[in-house]
Amino acid sequence: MGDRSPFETDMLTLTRYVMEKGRQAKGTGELTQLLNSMLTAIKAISSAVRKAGLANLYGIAGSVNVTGDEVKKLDVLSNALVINMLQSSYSTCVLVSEENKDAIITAKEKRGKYVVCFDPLDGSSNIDCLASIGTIFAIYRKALGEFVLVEKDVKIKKKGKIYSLNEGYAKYFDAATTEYVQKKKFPEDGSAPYGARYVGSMVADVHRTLVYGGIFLYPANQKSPKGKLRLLYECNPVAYIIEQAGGLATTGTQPVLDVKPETIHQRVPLILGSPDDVQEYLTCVQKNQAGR
Ligand code: P6P
Repeated sequence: MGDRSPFETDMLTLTRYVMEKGRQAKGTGELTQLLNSMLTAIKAISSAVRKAGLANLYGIAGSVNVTGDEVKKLDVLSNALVINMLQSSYSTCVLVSEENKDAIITAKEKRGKYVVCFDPLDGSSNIDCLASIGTIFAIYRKALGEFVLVEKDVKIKKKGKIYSLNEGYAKYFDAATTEYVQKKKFPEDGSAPYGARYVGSMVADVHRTLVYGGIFLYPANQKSPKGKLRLLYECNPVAYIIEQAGGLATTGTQPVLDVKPETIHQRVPLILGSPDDVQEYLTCVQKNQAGR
């Protein structure tokens, strides 16, 4: 008998997991439709990224997005795929994309109860060198503002051995960040220094932090006084996942998830990861604020 096709096995794909949980929830099925539409868009994006070299999709699209980032051809394609799939899922009412200045209101005849905020292709500056990139999204139930947990029981280490930030900006760091990085490189207790890892795609750096433990930092600095990462569709989604896994995610002065959004493209500083590592960073912040 020939090898069984992957569709004949009982392999638990994310699509099957979503359908199974959707049925158990005995709800309207709208969230299941939304998640499966998002999964289809992400599979299409992944296929386009893999073929980018052959399909002449590398390079820039000749514009900058609303937050000043250079737009790549794959950014434009990814954004169109996500918007199209989400609006045709009949489950969304508002979309917020890193690539669109204004919120996108779903046509009345296709409207549902979910708000989706997303970065269609995070890590654009790494597209042409094939470094890890990815799609980030947050699903907010209209008027409740809740994230939907799609993966359970993932726990982050209490303390890691990796720190992750762009040390190219060291001249712009504030005193707390400078002191913290120094502690990681030259531990005062004689323990081994931390490893340094920085991909420059937040999805990759945060995923590694979740899996291996440690700390990711994109703090405010003289170059980016409010930080660079956007609250609604970059910081909130990963802060929620990290906190659910037992980690911490802070702006340096308050938990990221406590920040009340004022504009849809608002930037905040982001420091997240293993609780002991983030607490050690916060100690540096408090010490430098006290001027001690
Ligand atoms: P920098 C990618 O462009 C991105 O938005 C995040 O994915 C990443 O963490 C950050 O910017 C990298 O910024 O200033 O270190 O190049």
